[in-house]
Amino acid sequence: MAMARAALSLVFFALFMVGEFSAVLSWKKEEFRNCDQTPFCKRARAKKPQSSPFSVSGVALENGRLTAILLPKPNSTSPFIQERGSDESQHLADGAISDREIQESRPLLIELSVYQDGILRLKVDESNDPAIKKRFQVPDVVVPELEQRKLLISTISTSSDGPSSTIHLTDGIEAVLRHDPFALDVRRSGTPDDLLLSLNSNGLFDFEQRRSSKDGEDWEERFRGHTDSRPRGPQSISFDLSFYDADFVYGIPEHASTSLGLQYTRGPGIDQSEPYRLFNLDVFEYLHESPFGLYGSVPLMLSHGPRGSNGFFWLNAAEMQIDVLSPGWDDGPSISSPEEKNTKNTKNKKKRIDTLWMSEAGIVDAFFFVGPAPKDVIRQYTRVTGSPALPQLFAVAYHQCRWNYRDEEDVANVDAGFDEHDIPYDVLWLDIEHTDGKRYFTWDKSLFPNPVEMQNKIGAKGRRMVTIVDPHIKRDESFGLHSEATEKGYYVKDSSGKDFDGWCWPGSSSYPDMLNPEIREWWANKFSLKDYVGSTPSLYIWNDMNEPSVFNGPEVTMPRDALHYGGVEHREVHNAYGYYFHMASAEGLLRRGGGKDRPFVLSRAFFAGTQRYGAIWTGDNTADWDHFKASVPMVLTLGLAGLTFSGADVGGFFGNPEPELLVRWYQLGAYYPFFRGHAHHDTRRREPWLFGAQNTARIREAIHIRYSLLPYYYTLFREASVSGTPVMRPLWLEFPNDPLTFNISDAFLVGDSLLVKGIFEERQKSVNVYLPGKESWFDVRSGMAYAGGRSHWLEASDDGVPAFQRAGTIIPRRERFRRSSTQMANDPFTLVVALNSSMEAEGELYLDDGRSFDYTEGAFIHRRFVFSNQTLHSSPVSVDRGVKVFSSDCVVERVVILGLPVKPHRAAVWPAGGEVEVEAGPLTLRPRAKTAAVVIRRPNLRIVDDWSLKLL
Ligand code: NBV
Repeated sequence: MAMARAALSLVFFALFMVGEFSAVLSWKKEEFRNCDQTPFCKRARAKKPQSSPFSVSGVALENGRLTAILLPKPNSTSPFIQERGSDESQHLADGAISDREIQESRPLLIELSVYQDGILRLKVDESNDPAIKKRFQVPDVVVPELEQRKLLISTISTSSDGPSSTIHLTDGIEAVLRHDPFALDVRRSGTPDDLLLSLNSNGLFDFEQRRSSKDGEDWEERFRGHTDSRPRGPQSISFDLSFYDADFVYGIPEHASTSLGLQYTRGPGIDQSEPYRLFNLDVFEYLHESPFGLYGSVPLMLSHGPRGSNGFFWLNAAEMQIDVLSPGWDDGPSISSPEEKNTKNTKNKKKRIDTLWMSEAGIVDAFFFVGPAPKDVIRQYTRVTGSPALPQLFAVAYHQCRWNYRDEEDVANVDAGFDEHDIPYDVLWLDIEHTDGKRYFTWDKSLFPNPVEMQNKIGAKGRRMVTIVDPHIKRDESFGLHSEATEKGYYVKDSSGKDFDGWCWPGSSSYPDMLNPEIREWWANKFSLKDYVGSTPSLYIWNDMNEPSVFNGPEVTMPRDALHYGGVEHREVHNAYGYYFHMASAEGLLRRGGGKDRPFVLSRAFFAGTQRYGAIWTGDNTADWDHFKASVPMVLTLGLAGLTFSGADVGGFFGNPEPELLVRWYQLGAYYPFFRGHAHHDTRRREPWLFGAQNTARIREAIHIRYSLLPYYYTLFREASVSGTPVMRPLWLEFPNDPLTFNISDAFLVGDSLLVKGIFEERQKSVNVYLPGKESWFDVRSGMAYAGGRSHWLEASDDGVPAFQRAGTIIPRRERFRRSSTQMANDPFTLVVALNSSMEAEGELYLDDGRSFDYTEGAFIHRRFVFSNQTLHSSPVSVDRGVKVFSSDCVVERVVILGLPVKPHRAAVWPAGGEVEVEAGPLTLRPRAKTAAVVIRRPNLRIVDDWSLKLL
């Protein structure tokens, strides 16, 4: 085996040297395991709905939690309480639990806790057996503050309709633990049929307990020449989870799809489909439509229907597979008792979506979110895993990347190109080739001899740079980072206990064990200006390949039997490896700036909680229209799962976009929360000015739109950092009662005020846009009003994608274009007021220094603008200030009002006094636009002051 590996490594090395890597790695279905090749998935999927063989006993109250014991019932049947030998087909057919298994299965321990906001947490784990290693419970994801929000359960009521224990969750909602058969329901209080969520109502709960000996069984698993020794044997968990009153389920990123709503994966009408897989993988040239796992995983599913939204989150970092079952999947012979069949019939009266969750290892640590509105579910989820960090302002602006900007001259030319073509940008990125032989934290001395000077030149224009730092460390004894990591024993170990040695960009590489807090601290210190020679305070970081990607590993990742800190197997922590790496890198930047500079680290791999550490992007997409289209539901899904600071490579990473596609991608990508152009090194150069004057003008326009909207975006990022509500939102988040919005995947909202529709076809002449709600929407370019509550056919203009401001909102903008966002800091604002049918509107502006943490101590400006009775008022959102102050001399230089039936002549300003002229002027700085706006120029109202502007 070792020889085979060595030979494989040589082949990889040879191909690597001749630059043929892409040819080897190009996406092939067979390189990744499907469910049938994944025994725990295959077994769990083969089970039929049944009366659960588990029952609950010993319910007690302990420290404000409900505890109980879960045991399989004697004489019951189960397809797999324990995995029996290697002949799966036999044990699938034979579902009876043997006496030996009953004896062997120790009682499982149940724990139920309740947190503020109606959050219910269920834990199921094995009881402790000192002879057997404890199962892994993911640390560092649930925020410590959650404990302070814990509500002590003081009463459990026992019900007469079958033994059950009921606990109160929040007003009108309770959780019911059914004892026999075991199930857990969340329902509207006192109404047994009015369920929101239910676990194990189809009896599929199963839990393979660890055993001390394998008694001659073959536990090894083989896949494409790799053997997983599985020294601890089978340990999978599966259960069914039903969402009631649900028209759609969403979430569980990351998968590529052009549909926002998750698709059925099994049941009537679905042929041979795979479950959604959550297993962080570096998938080369991924397909735009596939349930296969990509770079990151968040095991959070949301449901939505006309009665509201719910959510379910399983904190587990092992491989997970999730089926979304089509109606009728449970028909046919089942072994439920007549009594249960009745319950099922009642259940069927309500619209529900059943799902099956399967994980290879870990414990059940699951959270139920009761909504009722979709934003409530996201808030509840981010109460558990943390709110998105507030990024620095520069990070919200435009980023220019390429694999690779070759050398310092190339960097200088690209930087100058933006200035020459009057296109703002904030960040220039350097990919792996900038290093000395893929040794991160170093520079290729001949290509980048003066990195500090280079960064300072860019920095002088208020711009930043980003360098890539991957987790694979070159096994080169002369490389200090490697020798130190080796000496200190900081690498992940292989199953035999030696430093794991895998193949990646630098050749033979090892991977720091980021699960260990001491190693994370060591890693964080490597970002200090002293340690990272050639770095400056304006340099930020990009973490790639942190799934982790291992070219010669099973499925291009680390073997599952590799060992981490505390004897944790890689299989148990796999989906969180990249999360820990990202966390340590972000901590590094935080320390580098003495806790005063907000870190910016982009990561490819992610897990629940990543939103606390930085941005993510959707990896190596392709320059085609399908990938472009899939980017919208992919980024929306990330936002639903808390990861609001995300985007897709604009232009597409692989391949050469036609100019039309590139322009369309900029026009839409300018609205992604994370906005970066990027390309593979084999592609032709594609800086925005390389496609003729007209295309340059269109791309410039797209980037200008983003810069003009920076005050609005920044305000939205601040909102996300408080409530979790994503910056880029599916329409149903704002219009939860309109079923027509539930699966719109090609349009989205930015905040609650802007609606954007993509144009995803070549030479598209017209576009159909659905505008929800009762109020109108104003085309942001022409100012024309379109009625809400219906679809409109519009001409697809080459100059931009359709975007509309919702009537009743006020959007703050900055419309003077500079080289970078930093240079706009003192620029005046424009307020665009879009009036609703009552001639009213409101909006907010949040402002701070854009880089430090002083805002947490009160150093910010947060204004509310309200227009009513022909008057625009500005007042503070919160008067409750901290010890620090942020001040600004910026003024409102222009107020644009859309939707006024009659043009007023003048406006009076209070308290300053005086009057200003009112014009029917162009909507923005766009002279060609047909105007439908009223413009008040130079009212020069200070942004920090309270004021009113009355139309006369
Ligand atoms: O570091 C090179 C690339 C990078 O440009 C890209 O953005 C990452 O997603 N990286 C992947 C490794 C190689 C991809 C073929």
